[in-house]
Amino acid sequence: MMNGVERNGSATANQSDLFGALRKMTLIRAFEERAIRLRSSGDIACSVHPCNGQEAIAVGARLALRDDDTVAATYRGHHWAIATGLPLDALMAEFLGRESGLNGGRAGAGLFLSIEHGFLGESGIVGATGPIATGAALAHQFEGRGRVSVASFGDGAMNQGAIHEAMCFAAVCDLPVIFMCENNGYAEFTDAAAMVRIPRLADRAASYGFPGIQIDGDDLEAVVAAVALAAKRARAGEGPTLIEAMTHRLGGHHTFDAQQYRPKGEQQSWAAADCIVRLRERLRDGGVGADRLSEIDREAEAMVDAAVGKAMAAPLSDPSTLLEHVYA
Ligand SMILES: Cc1ncc(C[n+]2csc(CCOP(=O)(O)OP(=O)(O)O)c2C)c(N)n1
Ligand SMILES: [Mg+2]
Repeated sequence: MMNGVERNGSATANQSDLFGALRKMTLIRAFEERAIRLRSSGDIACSVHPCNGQEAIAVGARLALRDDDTVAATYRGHHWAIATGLPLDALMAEFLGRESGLNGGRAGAGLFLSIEHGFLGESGIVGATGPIATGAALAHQFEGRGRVSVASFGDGAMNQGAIHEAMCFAAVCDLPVIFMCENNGYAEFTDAAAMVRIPRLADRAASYGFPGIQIDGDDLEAVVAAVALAAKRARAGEGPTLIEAMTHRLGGHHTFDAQQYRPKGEQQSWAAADCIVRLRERLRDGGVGADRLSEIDREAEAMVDAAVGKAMAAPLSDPSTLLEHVYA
């Protein structure tokens, strides 16, 4: 998957890694923008919480991780799913409620999983990924194969008891877990600054006894460097790391969020901070031609077109099978 990044700690991505990362990030953006449209048109019946703006976090992390490392993500975890390599066709079919969906169309956009890919699932319970990923890290530690577990969650989740408990337990057991806090500045409709009195959530790691680092989560290379270091620590038996990746949620909390709580023009003022814009500039400065960059956009649109076409042609999930695979 990757050329320049040595997955056990070396922190630099080469030009080929960066090009591959831009392709993935562009594909995620194209997938999300299509999902937003299909939700507006009513073709997608479930709620959609887009990850637009946060793509570099998942793509950078996966560049620095091994393929057998696991991740637990939130309802906004589509970037982790695509970066992890879940099949795009089955993912789009899942969003569209088809039998051919990743989970037979039962999970929708916010709750799917694929254990065979090490994607331990999205969760709609804010903070739940902490204990889930910590449990996986305990299993990885028992196995002794050097696997690392990632918990992705938001800035709002940092104030949940479940995250606190997971961090306490992971610290004392030196578990191989990376706590990836994607700080997009909002918890639903509330400004993050209205909920905490400290400027850096990463500082909380000190109270658990493991390192915490705040990074620019829209800078793919900064993400690669931080995750490579955290993974190296985890594999060496040195325990967890908290990474607070500062990022921008380019849209609303979900697709029907009118966003009246947002300062006017905020999204426009963020245009230059967009992780995709920045990585494209980085590649252009490195000599990648405009034609190759446009090709990336065309390729992403074609893949999404194909995924939508296949999903639309497949039957909707049969309601009579609704209770299959339900455990209570
Ligand atoms: C335990 C729990 N409390 C409250 C909610 C309602 N809720 C859904 S998303 C959300 C905001 C979470 O914000 P953050 O952790 O920053 O994640 P983001 O949506 O920004 O990715 C809230 C409060 C929930 N789903 N679960
Ligand atoms: Mg948030």
